[in-house]
Amino acid sequence: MFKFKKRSFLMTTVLAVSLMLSACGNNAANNTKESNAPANAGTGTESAAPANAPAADKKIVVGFSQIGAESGWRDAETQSIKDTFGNDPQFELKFSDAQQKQENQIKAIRTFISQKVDAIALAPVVESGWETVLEEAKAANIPVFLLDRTVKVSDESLYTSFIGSDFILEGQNAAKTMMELLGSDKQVNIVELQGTVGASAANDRQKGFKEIVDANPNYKIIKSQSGDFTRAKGKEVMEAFLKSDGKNIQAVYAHNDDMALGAIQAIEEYGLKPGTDIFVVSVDGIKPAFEAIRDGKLNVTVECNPLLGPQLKQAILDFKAGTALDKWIKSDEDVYFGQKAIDALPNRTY
Ligand code: GZL
Repeated sequence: MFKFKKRSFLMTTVLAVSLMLSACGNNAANNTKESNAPANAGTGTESAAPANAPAADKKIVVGFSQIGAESGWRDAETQSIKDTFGNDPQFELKFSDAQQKQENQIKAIRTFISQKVDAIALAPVVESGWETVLEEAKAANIPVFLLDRTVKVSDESLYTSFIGSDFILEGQNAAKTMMELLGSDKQVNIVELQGTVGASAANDRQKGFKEIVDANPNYKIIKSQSGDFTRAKGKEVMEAFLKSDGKNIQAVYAHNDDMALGAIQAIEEYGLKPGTDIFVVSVDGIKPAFEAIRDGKLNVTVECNPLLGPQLKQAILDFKAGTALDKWIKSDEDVYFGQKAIDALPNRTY
């Protein structure tokens, strides 16, 4: 009896210890809400709920392929996604930074597919070259949500929804506001700092702006070149424009604030006053742009909302609930200049 007792005591202890250990193991697995390791490196940590967890506990796993960190706008978007999904226990976020390379985004999407995520979010660095990998996601029954930029595909069923802005409208508003403030009967030569070559945001901001300018014989785009949405490249390209066309430039149109802020620096170093000698209009609405308007160096910023986390989360929840989704979930935006921008500055969050 004694032996039996001894053995049963031993077995009870072993059972209790193993139960305790497995409980800790489960908690550790559940605590990793997001794996920051770039999924394209194939080292993303497995953090889905343990196989034996009841279905009700299964988190909604979202794989997000982000372009990179080229601008203040992009950083604000990344933070919005991480805040939205990081603060919601029903979700697990797998985040991948592609460092501006499409091949890294394609690798990340393939990793998400192999990890059997519940949804993929993609901010596509360029419009083309996505058919194959989107076909693979579709074959794996994983919905793809496009964030802030679109793709050109023959079959629109390859993505569920595009959550983002109307870039053509942004370009039109930039041109219209410039003409309102400068006077549409004034002779204005414009240099254009374009965004990343092949990006939908760059293509459509150029299209919308050009449509309005081409309709006014007094306004002329005399030079256009990509500044890749970065401040450094925007400064470099503006320096070249000033060298070639200097006093013949009356306005700058930058596809984002970061390039405009670089151009402002170049104009000052050239010895002219940005915002006065040369009119500067850009897109995004990041806080430094509002500060530049307050300081009289930037004239207009056309808002482009980067805080897309809540809309993405709602779209995924709606999709899982079987609710019909719009193919294009648009962001609401405004145009800021003068006192309106100065008044809005204290409330800007990014
Ligand atoms: C717009 C987004 C653009 C921003 C830039 O939705 O794709 O990319 O305007 C960013 O600042 O680099």
